[in-house]
Amino acid sequence: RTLGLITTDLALHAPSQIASAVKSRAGECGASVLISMVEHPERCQAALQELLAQRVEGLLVNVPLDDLDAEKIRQLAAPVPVLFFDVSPEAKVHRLAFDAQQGATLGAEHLLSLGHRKIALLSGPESSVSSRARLAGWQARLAQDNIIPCAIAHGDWSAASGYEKGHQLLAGNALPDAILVANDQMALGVMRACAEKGVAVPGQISIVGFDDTADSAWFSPPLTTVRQAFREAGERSVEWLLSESADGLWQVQLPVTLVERHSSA
Ligand code: IPT
Repeated sequence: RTLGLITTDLALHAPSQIASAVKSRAGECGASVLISMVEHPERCQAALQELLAQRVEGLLVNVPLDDLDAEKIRQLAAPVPVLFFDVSPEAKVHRLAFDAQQGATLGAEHLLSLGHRKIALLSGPESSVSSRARLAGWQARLAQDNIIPCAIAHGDWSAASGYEKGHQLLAGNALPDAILVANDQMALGVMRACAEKGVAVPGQISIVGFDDTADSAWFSPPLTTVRQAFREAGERSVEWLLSESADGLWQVQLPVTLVERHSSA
């Protein structure tokens, strides 16, 4: 049996770890996976046609898509089932996604419980559904304690963008107490910026990431972050596709957990 995976940039850690889990679980089930990587969401339809031409029996899509774009892909693929990882809860498609609001709340509450009040946010790209959901979740939780973030910046998920935006957030007269970062790769760049400025983490600034990719325990200091269990998500997605029965929408919200390491205090 053959499945297809349409994925966003595999140079990023999270999508590559999902792809890895998909490949290995499919292999255990005797299925093969054709992978198509798209640089821009607009390329999704073309990737879909290529994979359908190769007779895939089910499709996974890990590309940030707005609701209507995801629904369009689902229609074009029918009767081949499609499971999406990165769409909003409102999209009328099969969906296996992490709870972004819970993740954002956990990160913000962790910093609040440590007594931090001057909190800066480093969000992901505005084009990403999950990035927008994390930012909204942070803001909502901070607002409950009457806190307005002292600064908001947007990166592109890469460590390089975290480094650049990190330097911007550290440039003012007064340092933030803490920075909530929308993924671990950007947090890596922020920590590098802190090191260059001689700002101690966690002594002067606490940093919380999002993802818990495999490298995050090896950052210096080891990163406090919100864990998204990518391996489990990849495995479950394959299991569902290989046993898919067509009635109703399958929509699963996966819980996330806070992993406390040493970048926050
Ligand atoms: C999301 C990651 O959290 C982020 O680090 C980045 O890699 C992004 O993917 C790329 O699209 S996880 C996704 C399943 C919402």
